Amino acid sequence: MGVVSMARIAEVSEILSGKHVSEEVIVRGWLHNKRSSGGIHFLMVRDGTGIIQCTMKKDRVDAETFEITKKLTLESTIELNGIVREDKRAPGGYEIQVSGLKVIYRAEEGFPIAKKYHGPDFLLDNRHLWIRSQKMQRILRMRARFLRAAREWLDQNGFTEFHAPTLITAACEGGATLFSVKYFDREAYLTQSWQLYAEAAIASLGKIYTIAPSFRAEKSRTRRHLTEFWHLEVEVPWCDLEGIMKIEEEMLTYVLHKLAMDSAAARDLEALGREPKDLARIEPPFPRITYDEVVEILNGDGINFEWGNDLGWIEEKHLTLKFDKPFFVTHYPRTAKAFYHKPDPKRSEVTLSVDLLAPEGYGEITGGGQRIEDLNELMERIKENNLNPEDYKWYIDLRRYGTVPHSGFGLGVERTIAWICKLNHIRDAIAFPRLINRVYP
Ligand code: NSS
Repeated sequence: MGVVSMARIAEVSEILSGKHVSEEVIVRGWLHNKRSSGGIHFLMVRDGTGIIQCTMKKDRVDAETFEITKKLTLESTIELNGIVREDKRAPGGYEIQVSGLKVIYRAEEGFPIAKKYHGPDFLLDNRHLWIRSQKMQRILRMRARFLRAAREWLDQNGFTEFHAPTLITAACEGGATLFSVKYFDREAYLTQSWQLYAEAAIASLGKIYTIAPSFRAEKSRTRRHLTEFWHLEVEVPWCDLEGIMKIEEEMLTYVLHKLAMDSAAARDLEALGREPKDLARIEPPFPRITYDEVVEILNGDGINFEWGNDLGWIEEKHLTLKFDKPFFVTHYPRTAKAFYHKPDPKRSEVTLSVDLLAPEGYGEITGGGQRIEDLNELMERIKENNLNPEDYKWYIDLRRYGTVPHSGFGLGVERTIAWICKLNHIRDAIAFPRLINRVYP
């Protein structure tokens, strides 16, 4: 059962990209799947970079190795060696012809996730094991690539990463969805958004961004709400509503093209049911429509919608089916948006706000706009929203000492990944989803 020590440890992704054809390699990983037919074991081995078929012929290994492999349990960790061959019949086009195999740790019998249908609750209860599935691997890799590309664009365009606290004392997006935590002998909350601190930090660092978790005690059970989600947020001084839309569409286009052009990402997208060309053809400028136009469209289509309300799931879904690329909805009523949104100087019942909606029924993926920079206007909006100015003292201070026109946005990472990867439910865009009825595992 010797492993040839001359061979080098290779990653499955390298092998599947055609790097080691005809070479002897060592692969270390988990036994993802196994079937036997006559004198051959077909082993699917997963190493964290991919899954590769490894064929073990009876006459190519010693009898003991063949017998041990026959009884080997799924998810056992193994190290094997063999020659890489190109083979059109193998998934991914390459396989390893095994000449040696060593069991590192044999897994217990009865890995809970079998090759049969499991309901969503079972898979959520066993999420710690389900993330090994090929579907979850693909999504989690897409998520990492998405964030890498977004960070790349932001770094290349002069944005500085800035971090704000998670434990906070004043709501950014309304008190209804705040999670409270006991902070020694007083109450604190989990942050809903980095924004208010970002507005302080632009006077220190200029253009900034973060990628961090945000928390919302969402009581609604929907396909697009998590209670803990990852938030990519951007804040920019000397920037107006149009300016922030340009940043959003340029960043997103860069990321989508990057994903569509990368061959490994494109393979994952295709396997998830998304054509890379759907992403590659998206170019700025994205369509811009106003909230007023949305109300007209909805009512024209027989969906009764009253001016002044925020768009809900039904309205957004209807609207997004009319588009095949992301589009902006601007100028929401002040009654529908948080206190920091700047009222339009030309028409004060609406705000200089903008949401970006993903097409194909997905809906809102970013929210943002221009902020109030004037002290009196901010005080008025704080009162109008029945907030206590004492809670926002430091935030108000920013309008006293060097205030500046500024704008920003927050992108929901999971909502965006759900759209990019064509997922039915936001919970699959994150490894361990937090939902109204789930904080385990
Ligand atoms: O509430 S937002 O619309 N806007 C903000 O939080 C701003 N303070 C961001 C900013 O300007 N810096 O949320 C932004 C995005 C929204 O478009 C969604 O994509 C996502 O955050 N979001 C969520 N994703 C998943 N689950 C929940 N509950 C959720 N809430 C917002």
